[in-house]
Amino acid sequence: MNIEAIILREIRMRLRSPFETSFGVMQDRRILLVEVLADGVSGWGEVTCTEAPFYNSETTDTAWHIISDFIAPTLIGKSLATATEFTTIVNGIRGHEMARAGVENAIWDAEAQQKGVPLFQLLGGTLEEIVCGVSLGIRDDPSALVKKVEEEILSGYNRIKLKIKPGRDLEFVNAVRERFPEIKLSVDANCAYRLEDALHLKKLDDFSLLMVEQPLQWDEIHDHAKLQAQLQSAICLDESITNARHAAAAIAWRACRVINIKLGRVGGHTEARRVHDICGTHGIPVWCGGMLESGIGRAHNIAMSTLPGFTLPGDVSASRRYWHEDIIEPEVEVTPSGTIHVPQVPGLGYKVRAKLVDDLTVRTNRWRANSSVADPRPKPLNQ
Ligand code: OSB
Ligand code: MG
Repeated sequence: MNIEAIILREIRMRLRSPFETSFGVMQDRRILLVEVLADGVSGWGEVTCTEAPFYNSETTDTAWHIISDFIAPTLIGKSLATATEFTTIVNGIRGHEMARAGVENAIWDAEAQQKGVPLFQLLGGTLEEIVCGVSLGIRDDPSALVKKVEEEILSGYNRIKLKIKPGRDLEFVNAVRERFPEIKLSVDANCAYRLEDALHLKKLDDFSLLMVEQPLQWDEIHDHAKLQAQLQSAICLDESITNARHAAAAIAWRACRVINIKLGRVGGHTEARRVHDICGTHGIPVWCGGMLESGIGRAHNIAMSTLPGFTLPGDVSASRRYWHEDIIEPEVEVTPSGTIHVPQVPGLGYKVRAKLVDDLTVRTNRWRANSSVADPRPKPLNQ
């Protein structure tokens, strides 16, 4: 694959309703899209970071900087045998997993198109239908939350995840559990508690939860091990796992019993597959997390979710839950039994709506092989 051109775009999209987590409220999304032209095909990837550095350390602007000033100038004009080779090109970059993933995943899409196979097959996926859950933001009162859960269950979703934070936890989980004694239910704290809260968190054991996601700080795998030893509920790690080494460490320390894989958080499909494989070796089930993606990131999530270790319902749900209009066609739809049929056509499996993307774009950077770059800033040292 000859990397002939790279186009980086920032688009603005407004979520249908605000999404509140323990770290803040999101509604107006600033999403970066990466388009890579290689041997005549155009592959697409999405950078899944948030606008502010509260989920992880990346932001829309740091990703723009890293891609524009480091990744694109290094990648342009290179020839790759496979998308996995991209990881060696960006090996020297520390952190910035989501910036790297946006570019790597675009190359995976291009490779799948060139080979004429669906991306999920190129990744080694086998499932033709994936099982969907939903992640519900924090609400002001328990009855509003119960009403929302009711709606999602009626739509067919197979697992409900409730965002929690101190002061918005036990009462809310209790209300949902009382109304729905049988559903698969989990909670996600996005790092809002400390090990000193262990006695409080132990009360979650009363609600037969599928898992408690990322209760403690993102850089505290060891504290999670101490907490897991005191909890009956399974801990699932999200923010703490940014690569396969962390997954291996967390498993060895018994810091969790489940891992949520997010393509952006671990740096792209290649590393996501490594995390999946390590978890499989140790009998740790995985599922696909979400970052309120546009259709492009969502399509990549669907492809990844077809790997055999994805045995728990993920946070990948229908386009219409997020957007009035998605940037792919067809939009991602969920069946009445809460599943997504994996598209069987080459590449991502969904068409990018170029005109709509153009209309939503607020800035663009382009690189072309053998020509001057659009961005006049000097190349960084060592390249
Ligand atoms: O922790 O899973 C998370 C959204 C933004 C940041 C972090 C998280 C989330 C979600 C949303 O839970 C999942 C979705 O895309 O629906
Ligand atoms: Mg999470």
